[in-house]
Amino acid sequence: MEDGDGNRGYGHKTFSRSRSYFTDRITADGRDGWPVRAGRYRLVVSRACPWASRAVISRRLLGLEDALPMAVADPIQDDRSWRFTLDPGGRDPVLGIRFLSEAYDRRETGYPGGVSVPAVVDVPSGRLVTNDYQRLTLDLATEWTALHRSGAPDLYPAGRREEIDQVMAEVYTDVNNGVYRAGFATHQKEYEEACAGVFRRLELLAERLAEQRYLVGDTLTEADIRLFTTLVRFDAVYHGHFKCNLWKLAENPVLWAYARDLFQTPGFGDTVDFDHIKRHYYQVHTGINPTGIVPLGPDLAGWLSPHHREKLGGRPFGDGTPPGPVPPGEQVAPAGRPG
Ligand SMILES: N[C@@H](CCC(=O)N[C@@H](CS)C(=O)NCC(=O)O)C(=O)O
Repeated sequence: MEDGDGNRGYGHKTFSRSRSYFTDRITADGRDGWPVRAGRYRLVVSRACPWASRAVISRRLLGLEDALPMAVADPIQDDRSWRFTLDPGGRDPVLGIRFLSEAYDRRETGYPGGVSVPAVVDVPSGRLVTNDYQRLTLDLATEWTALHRSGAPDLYPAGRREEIDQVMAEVYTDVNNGVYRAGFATHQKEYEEACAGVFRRLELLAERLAEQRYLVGDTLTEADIRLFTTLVRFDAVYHGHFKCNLWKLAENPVLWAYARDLFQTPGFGDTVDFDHIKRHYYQVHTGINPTGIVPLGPDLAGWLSPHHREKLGGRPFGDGTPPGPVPPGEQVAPAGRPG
């Protein structure tokens, strides 16, 4: 899907996000034909993408790195979309393909939609299984439990789902997707409404988080992952590139401390690649940044400064424990990290 400005997937006058097209689920009982199995599937992501980054974080927190190996696409798509140019020979070493679109094609020839990440590919057949980013992380939390590490947190606890769903719905509309509606608006009023909505919701979230360490209950949940992936991109790309500039994240004491707290929690910040994030947004969306210039800032050092949120209590991993170190080969390069 590409419009005349080279904005793949965003070629609408009024920005509207395309629905995920492949919504098969990988489940413990395999009812869609895709049973949970260690090593059978490959998670394809871009570290630039907020929706894919949810899955990267969940996978780390739950200790699914060995069970669900990951392919990282080049942050810059070309006219064939996501590609494996970071890998030797420009091919994913397991799937043997150069473009993610090849897995989409194997699933459905002539598929008319866009090629998006996150995507899960069935390794034996090379076919795409799902690109349903909303469902994917919930299934990692609830269907892949047999393969979780010991000490994995419950990211979608049964007794809290109603509240988590409610918070995530508001965060999705106003924040996760709100920044995109602001950024890709082609009419002043549309931009202003989206931008105002982003900050209205952020103010409410800051009130909520002033007295409690996490969004729901006193442990990390899926809701925190979904807010984090937007907050961590905020000052680097959404503030400038998407014109969400009423204030910077670093100017809001509560949200900035909350975001740093998560960043410094194993499984969050160690997945973030600011180099991929900045190059993707500023170089790919040529409709809103025609020169493709990538700004030098912001200074990332602040992400590592003390946040003092421990004083609010909370048990980040509930009865569980933090994940171990990032597996070899999955470390983010120094260019993408603070400090
Ligand atoms: N599947 C959804 C959500 C996932 C998504 O938007 N991923 C982006 C990257 S952040 C993507 O891969 N877009 C297709 C493209 O840019 O070619 C969609 O296509 O809107």
